[in-house]
Amino acid sequence: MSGITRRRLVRGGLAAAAGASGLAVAARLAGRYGLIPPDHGGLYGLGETLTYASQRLLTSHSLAREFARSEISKQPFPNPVAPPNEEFKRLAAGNFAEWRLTVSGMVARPLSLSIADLKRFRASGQITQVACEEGWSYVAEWIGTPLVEVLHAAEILPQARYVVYFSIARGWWDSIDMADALHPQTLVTYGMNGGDLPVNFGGPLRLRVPRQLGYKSVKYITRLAVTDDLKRFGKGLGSAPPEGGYAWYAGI
Ligand SMILES: Nc1nc2c(c(=O)[nH]1)N[C@H]1C(S)=C(S)[C@@H](COP(=O)(O)O)O[C@H]1N2
Ligand SMILES: [Mo]
Repeated sequence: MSGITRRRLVRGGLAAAAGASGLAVAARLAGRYGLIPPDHGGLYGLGETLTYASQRLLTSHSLAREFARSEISKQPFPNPVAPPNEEFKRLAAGNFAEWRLTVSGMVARPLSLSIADLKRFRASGQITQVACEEGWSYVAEWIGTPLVEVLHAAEILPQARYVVYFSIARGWWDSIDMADALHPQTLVTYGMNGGDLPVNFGGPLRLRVPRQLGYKSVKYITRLAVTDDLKRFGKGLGSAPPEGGYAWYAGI
């Protein structure tokens, strides 16, 4: 069966099942196609499954909206965060020359990359919006290298299903599926609005995931882990936010 036909069938089937025979059937169908998010077990689990599955079936190749240069926010609003810890301060004092992003897990070539190394990968820019779940948002230009470039350099294995990313700030970690990890707008970001990425906005290195809410764009990233199973990370919910009641999948 061709991909298109299968997708159409699944899409029709999901909608029909949700309408006619109840949500549980739709969720089971989503499960058949591997579209169950890692935080599907809680109070909102069924809703999470339906949101994730239908987004992936309908819009897995869609682009986050990009804005005109004139729409860049004059006063972008950073969620105030203190410099995360002593280790961060030490690295900042050295102009982040010692900052490393490591890539491990299901890769043939584990990597340890400095900011200078990352700047040698293909660069990409985007003018996109950061939207916080609390309601505010701003538009900025982000410069970095598409995550897919880093994943190619690390030679990810075909079984890989997720990329988990960790901040130097304790407690901040998250993950995305391959649809987002390989997406051209998912950016390992080191620049903003024409300069280096400021510390307030996650500098020296932040993962921008513009197709999802702001909390997926974790600041101060130091480690990527490629995996086929999110169960072995944290409480097994795919990221830190679901441990506090937020969704793992936060597509916009
Ligand atoms: N390390 C780290 N990353 C983080 C946060 C944080 O507090 N620490 N806040 C998140 C949340 S909830 C949002 S909405 C965005 C805010 O991005 P901004 O500060 O650029 O506005 O960053 C996300 N990434
Ligand atoms: Mo947020």
